[in-house]
Amino acid sequence: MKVYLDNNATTIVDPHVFAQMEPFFVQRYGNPNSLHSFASETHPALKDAMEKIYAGIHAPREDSVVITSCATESNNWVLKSIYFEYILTGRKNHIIVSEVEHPSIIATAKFIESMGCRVTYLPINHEGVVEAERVREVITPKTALVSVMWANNETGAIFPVEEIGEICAKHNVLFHTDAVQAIGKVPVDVQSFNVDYLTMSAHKFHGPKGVGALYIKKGKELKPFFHGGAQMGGLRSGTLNVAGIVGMGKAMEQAIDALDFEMSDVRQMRDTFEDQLLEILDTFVVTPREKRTPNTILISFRGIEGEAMLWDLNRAGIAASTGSACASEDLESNPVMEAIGAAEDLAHTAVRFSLSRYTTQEEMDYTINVVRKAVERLRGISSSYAYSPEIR
Ligand code: C6P
Repeated sequence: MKVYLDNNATTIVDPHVFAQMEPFFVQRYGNPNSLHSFASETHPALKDAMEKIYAGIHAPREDSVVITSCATESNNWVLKSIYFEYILTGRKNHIIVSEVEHPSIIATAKFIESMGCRVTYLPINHEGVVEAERVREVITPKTALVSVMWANNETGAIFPVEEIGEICAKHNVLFHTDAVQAIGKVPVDVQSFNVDYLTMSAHKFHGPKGVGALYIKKGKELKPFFHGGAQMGGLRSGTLNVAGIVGMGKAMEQAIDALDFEMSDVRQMRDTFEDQLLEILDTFVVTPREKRTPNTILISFRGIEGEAMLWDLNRAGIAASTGSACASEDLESNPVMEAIGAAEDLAHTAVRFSLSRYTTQEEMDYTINVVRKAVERLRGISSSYAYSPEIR
């Protein structure tokens, strides 16, 4: 049996999404900016897709949704633009990010820090959550931007973006949130609270890879990151990824339609699986499940290296991860485990299971049996594992 439980890394493209994209490769392949019928025949589908993306996050028409190549680009764009606009010009000197942002934020923050910007990295609490209060403590009149993700990719922890948005509005500071792991899992409505910029990536909600977006509130326009043509209102040049945009639109529509299912059925399946995992001795989950996206579990099996567990799972056809896919080759401990100050023997034990609306109960039943056997085998050969009752 093959079981895919790495949906926070990427998701299967929904077949309906794929069907809508297909004609735009070999039939309707015109460049939308050309002046002939090959171009104009792409326009209705592009318009329809953009409307679906706007509707998916409840963005008013006056605001901008700019299509990018991925969330990494959107995140880089926001931080580097803020650097050019506010830090380099001396208008402000400081930004705030959480210490568990995706590497596309952390590495960019470190880069602009090396160029002279002061960066505060907000800590998470013992539940893996950034507290809004921490923002209030460090925000200053010289702060240009706060960037805190909506939901964490490692733990699924949902961060208090509404409260943080209010603090930013009160201090007249721009607020960006990386909503990559929130879309399709919790309701995302840019009109329900103060947010200036919001990052998305289609392949996290059953759309294609290589297409993302940045929502920009009216009046908070950023300078272009890519200069060149006039695509996307001159904000993001480069020939439009027509099939990708069409796919992202359809995927967004489906994600919104499936939201109730994610929040009830997927959550239920996740919770049952988590209960079964926690019946195994010496297991530990950082964030309480009611504070998490419905599909994610980051669990530690004391005495078992995360990579060893992945090896056993993979041999049985099950795909999981030790944390974010882009950091999984460096064998460092999971950054969230490090940030909560987990003891050294727990820091390398995290395994992330992330479900989707395609996950079945049969797959979860199979997985729990494989995990139980793997725990028994791996602890059996471990020289360091000894049961410690205080953990449960
Ligand atoms: N996280 C994970 O395994 P791209 O690759 O640019 O489409 O998405 C980057 C990205 C940005 N923000 C968050 C919160 C993310 O989770 C990701 C992708 C994957 O956790 C791959 S590293």
